[in-house]
Amino acid sequence: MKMTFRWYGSQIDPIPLKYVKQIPGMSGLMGLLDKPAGVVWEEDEIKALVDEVHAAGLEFEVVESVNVHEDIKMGLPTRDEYIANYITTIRNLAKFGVKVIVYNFMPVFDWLRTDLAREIPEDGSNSLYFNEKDLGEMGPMEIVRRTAEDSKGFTLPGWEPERLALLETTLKQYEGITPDMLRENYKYFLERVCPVCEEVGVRMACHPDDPAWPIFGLPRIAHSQEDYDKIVKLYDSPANTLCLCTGSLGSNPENDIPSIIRHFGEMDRIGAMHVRNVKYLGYRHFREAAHLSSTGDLDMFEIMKAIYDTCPDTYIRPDHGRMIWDEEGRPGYGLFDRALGACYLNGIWESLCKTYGQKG
Ligand code: DNO
Repeated sequence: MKMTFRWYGSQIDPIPLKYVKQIPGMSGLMGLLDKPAGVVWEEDEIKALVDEVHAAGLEFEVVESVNVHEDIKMGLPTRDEYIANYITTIRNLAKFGVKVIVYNFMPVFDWLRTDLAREIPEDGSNSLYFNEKDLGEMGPMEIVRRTAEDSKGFTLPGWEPERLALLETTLKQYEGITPDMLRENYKYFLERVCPVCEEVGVRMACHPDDPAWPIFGLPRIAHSQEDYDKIVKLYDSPANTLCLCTGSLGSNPENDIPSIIRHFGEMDRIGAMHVRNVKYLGYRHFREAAHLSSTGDLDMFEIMKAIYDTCPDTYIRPDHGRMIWDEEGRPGYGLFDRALGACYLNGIWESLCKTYGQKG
């Protein structure tokens, strides 16, 4: 297992790489170039980033994310040009040692919350929060406005301004696109991209829908074991994998996370893991919790044990942290709570290795 940390690049991430390096056991990043969906990541830009990361003593083997252009998801005639650009980006990233590319196939919205800083009554910290009822009252335009307002000036991953500028038009274009049609377009994409991944030794890792159900009537096809069973069959290859996010899938209590990890881990279809905890507050109503099992509803020991048993060489990152100790940071992506999360998960890993034998 390689413990990694999500980082947005020195231009827009207030966390210096030397702080990341000082988290015990941190091997590298899940990092990115801040570029709009659809454009090529050029070799010189990738080199500059990778050199900077290596100079800090960290690895750069996972990219999160290379976003998929909406025209590919909608199956528009322009998709071929965007797929060609995606393929060039894969080839360029592989030249600099990238092994996994995290992405998603969610229409329009990536992750979605109704409050980015909901106070946790037990300890006065705050975390990301979702209540479907609030969403119903808000509607897509309002949630976008609120999220931008509450993001404290940080660009939020998945909420890039250029994506949202076209929101109304894009929402209209999705009317009439069914989940099956979306899956067909996904298949078209994978059939073109995965052979290149096989050739250059890269794995594509699809992030789940977050939250794990359809929103605003948009088709969503990645929020259960059944969905992922279909996805891995769209193109049957070790290059077609999941980024199994425990908090995204775990937002639906019907998803048994350790068992889903075992299922896809045994098939060698887990390219990366996001590990975090959620606290259920009711139907389609949850907030994010500290990583410690007892503060939420997911069993982190069982999650780490499933990874240990079935995909011990995967990349993990402690996902979303709470805001603690008065840190001012990008919602979900502060330093302190994610560092605590990494240490806790490393502690579980150490005890697994000492109990059952060294792995990963
Ligand atoms: C949210 C993230 C997601 C993820 C993308 C992958 O915090 O986990 O934005 O990076 O869905 O493309």
